[in-house]
Amino acid sequence: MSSNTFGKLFAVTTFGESHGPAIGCVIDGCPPGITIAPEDFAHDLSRRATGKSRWTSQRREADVVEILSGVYQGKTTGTPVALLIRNTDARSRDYADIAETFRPGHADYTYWQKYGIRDPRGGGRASARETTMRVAAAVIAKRWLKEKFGIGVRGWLAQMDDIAPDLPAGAGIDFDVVESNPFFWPVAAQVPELEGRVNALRKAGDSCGARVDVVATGVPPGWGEPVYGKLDAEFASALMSINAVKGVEIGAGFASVSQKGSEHRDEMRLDGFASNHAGGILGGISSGQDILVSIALKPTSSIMLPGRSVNTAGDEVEVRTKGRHDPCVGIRATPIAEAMVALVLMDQALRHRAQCGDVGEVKPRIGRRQS
Ligand code: EPS
Repeated sequence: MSSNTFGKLFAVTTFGESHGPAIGCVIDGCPPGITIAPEDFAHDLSRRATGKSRWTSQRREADVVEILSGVYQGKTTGTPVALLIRNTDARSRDYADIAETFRPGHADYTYWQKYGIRDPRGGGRASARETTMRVAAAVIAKRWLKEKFGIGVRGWLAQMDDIAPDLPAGAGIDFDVVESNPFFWPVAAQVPELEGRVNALRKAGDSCGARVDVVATGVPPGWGEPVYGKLDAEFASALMSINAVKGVEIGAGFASVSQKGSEHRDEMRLDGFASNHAGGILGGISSGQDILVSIALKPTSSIMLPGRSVNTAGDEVEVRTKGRHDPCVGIRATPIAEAMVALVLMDQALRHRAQCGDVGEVKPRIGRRQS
């Protein structure tokens, strides 16, 4: 009922608050035999972490993973995998002034209305700090998906404020470029423009939104559970659960509204589909094409510009948010979006195997030529 667990067969429960002693997760249903060590989490956690560049929050967390259970001699045993990360750089005094004030755009007011009590330090449970454990759990999922199916899950920043990647139509994404800058931006020449935009926003005490695109390659056809467990619905739910996400698109998404049927349908040849407006999902089931998803992230609500609000005493007040905040939460969202896509696919793989594992490869199978 309380919705801190994600997934049915690869079930990830996260716990912890931003300024509590630690955050963690328990993965129940993890297949046995996956090789994993504490240092294997470092790469993706560091991609997501604060304090790694000038363009994000300057909170500096070590994000060291302790494996508490479910791993013996370097391999998962099939028992619950428990992971813990201790919080080492919380600065709760930043939140003293706003402990009794509802910050506009934040979860402060709604947590208060729901629970009648809230932990204001660092946003408590509503903080993006929680996404650390999603990324950690997805390290195991990504590894298993790669080893079993050759599946890759990669994301990039596809818009920041009104800046879009300057890429020729139909050009592929160079992931070496994406990984070479702290924005996960696919065009190196535009990075100075992004830096300038963030500097200007900081100076103005404001923030901006962003869009992140993710592609999953190598997903076999047949995953997803119609009618209520459609693969698109699972992605939408998973991605919407990320802090600050206000929109999700699958394939052509909202652009489908102005397409004609003749344009939108992805014609089929034996060596591949002629286009991918469906985003790799037909009738809620993977088609074998690349899975394409996008998320829209709202501008960070913690900004220096004063805004009107109310406090717990019922007074109308003015609030300014001090502290170490991201001028654009989307800058760090790429590994988080990848993580949620990987967690959905991991859970779907196990669910497909449970019901349809005996079906095997059905003929004809359309090739993977990408248009
Ligand atoms: C966050 C506010 C900031 C960020 C935090 C997310 O917290 P604090 O004021 O405690 O520094 O630093 O991000 C992380 C700590 C993290 O690991 O992602 C928020 O309001 O969501």
